[in-house]
Amino acid sequence: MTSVLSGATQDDRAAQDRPDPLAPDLLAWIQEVAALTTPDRIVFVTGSDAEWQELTEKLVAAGTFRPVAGMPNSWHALSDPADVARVEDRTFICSERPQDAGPTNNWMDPTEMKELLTPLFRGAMRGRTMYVMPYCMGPETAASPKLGVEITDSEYVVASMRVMTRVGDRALALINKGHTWVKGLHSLGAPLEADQADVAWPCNETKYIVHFPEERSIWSYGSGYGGNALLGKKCYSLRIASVMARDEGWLAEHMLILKLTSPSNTTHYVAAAFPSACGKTNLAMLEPTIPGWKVETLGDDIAWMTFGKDGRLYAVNPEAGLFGVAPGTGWNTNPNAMRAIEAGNSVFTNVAATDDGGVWWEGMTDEPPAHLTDWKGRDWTPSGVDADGNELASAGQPAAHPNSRFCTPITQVPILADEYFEPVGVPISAILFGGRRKTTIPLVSEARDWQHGVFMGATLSSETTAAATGAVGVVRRDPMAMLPFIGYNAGDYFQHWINVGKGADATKLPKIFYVNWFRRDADGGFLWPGFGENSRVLKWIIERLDGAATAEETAIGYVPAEGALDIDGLDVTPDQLAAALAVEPEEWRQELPLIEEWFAKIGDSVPSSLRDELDALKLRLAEA
Ligand code: GTP
Ligand code: SPV
Ligand code: MN
Repeated sequence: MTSVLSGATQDDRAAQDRPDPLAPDLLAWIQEVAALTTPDRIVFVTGSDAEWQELTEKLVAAGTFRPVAGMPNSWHALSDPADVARVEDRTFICSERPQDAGPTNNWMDPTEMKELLTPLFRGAMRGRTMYVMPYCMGPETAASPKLGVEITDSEYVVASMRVMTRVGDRALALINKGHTWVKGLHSLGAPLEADQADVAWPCNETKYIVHFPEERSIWSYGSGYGGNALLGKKCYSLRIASVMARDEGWLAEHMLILKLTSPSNTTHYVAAAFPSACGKTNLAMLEPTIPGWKVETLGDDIAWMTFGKDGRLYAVNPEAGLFGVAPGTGWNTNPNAMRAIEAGNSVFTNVAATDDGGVWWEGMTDEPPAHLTDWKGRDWTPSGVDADGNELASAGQPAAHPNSRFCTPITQVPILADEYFEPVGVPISAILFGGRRKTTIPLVSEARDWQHGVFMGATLSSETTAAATGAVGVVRRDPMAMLPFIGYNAGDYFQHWINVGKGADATKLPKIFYVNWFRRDADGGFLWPGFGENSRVLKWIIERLDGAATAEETAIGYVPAEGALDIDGLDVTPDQLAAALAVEPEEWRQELPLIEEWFAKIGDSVPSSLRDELDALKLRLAEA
């Protein structure tokens, strides 16, 4: 790790034997931030092995990390109980004009926001180290590498960003050569006085996750967790990148990318947008239950899509790691994630600890161990009582926080596709939109065309999850699974999707599908077994691309015709299957006012083509 005392200068850099001088705008920014936040020292993050060693030692000494027994180079962290998820109500898009943030984002005038934040950042790094962390989203060999620098006072953030992005000297060299880059300023907002002992998870009650889209910069204050603090992830690769994509004619989306090979050895690439904690990581690593089909992983959370010279839409995964939901990840649901995790080099946050120093979360094994230490550090037993029969404070609560996460290098995924390393990405054949809905939305339906598919995406709905603070299980519109991540006006975003389709050769566009793995029966049970069985739905989708699978036209799109979905060997009753696939006009009629309300909320910027789609849907439902 390269230590530079406060006020880094060109001379410091030269003394470290760097071939290129520090980019002047970077140097100026470092000096400006250091003057504002007054850290004790400044450290450049290089990405070296020695640096990892130093960081993890420091995190263990601080009580933030403890080594996980039985997993090489793996670490367990417990956050402050008030810092466990993205904070959507504290997230702002500070565009110059309020209409450019739109009604789905919090907005404040950028100058006013900086006036508000500057006093919070003043002295915020006192007693701490300020890390200057250059990174690249996607391969550094891309024609236009997507660079950023995060300044942070959190070692946990540096360690996690080293897993999630390409951090260090190669990114810095590109910045120093003059490539543009995104500024990301992050502070925990927890300065230390000389005699003050640190806590294991410093943070501040006051939180701000702020984006300045015109200047392509991010200011994040008060949180150390996930998407709030690892600024390369949601803040850059979705909120800022979606603005870049709007301006430059591409798409930055909350999507997994997978490669699907059929028994006849044809290959297709599929992208899928599901809201947070709604199944992207699981689908991206799926083990097909149908013979002869193979899935390989390219990405599990973010896809950047651009048209290639051949007129097809190509997707790359900008990330280098998985920041996956731990609960529900087990050998029987997602064995490939378990294999990736077992290989080590991971950070686990807010999972439970086993008595032998390992980690555990709900769903990792069928039965929980007899005793655990829960994510709040309390005794936990399956029955909720201790050996003497006294009720534990943790009784009735999960041992791992529902948004607990594993942070693991993607290269450890045993089924990672070779194309992951390809800077131009992979040509997408099908785009899936999906949500978590107990009713109404069938297992799978196919859009009539691109515009209808954009309507499906724009009106996507899902129950809220623990990935963000606030109520869980509330149905809301989550367009393209991007509600918390669109960096501009949602109506303009829909228009951008429409424009992308208009500008393309329609025969080369991906086909669009709408899926729902989460429909329930009257007793609350899932109608569809999900996970590996979702390969059956992928098979129908791929067979639809060349017209091999049959479909029935309904008011909402095409659904599998009777017998078209491969259910060979599947343990579901015909009634369950019919209920999973059903399009109930009455349920859909109840959906219409919700869609109208949603469009009314967005207002004038809703593309007229999508209002036409809504009118057409109403007419079809009236006749159904
Ligand atoms: P983010 O990382 O927050 O963006 O989430 P994600 O979309 O990657 O979701 P993930 O794959 O981690 O799944 C979230 C939760 O949904 C986990 O608890 C899974 O076990 C559960 N899940 C995923 N796929 C299925 C499925 O097909 N059926 C059912 N019933 N549950 C699923
Ligand atoms: C999500 O919430 O969609 C995540 C986790 O992938 S976080 O990085 O915290 O945003
Ligand atoms: Mn996500």
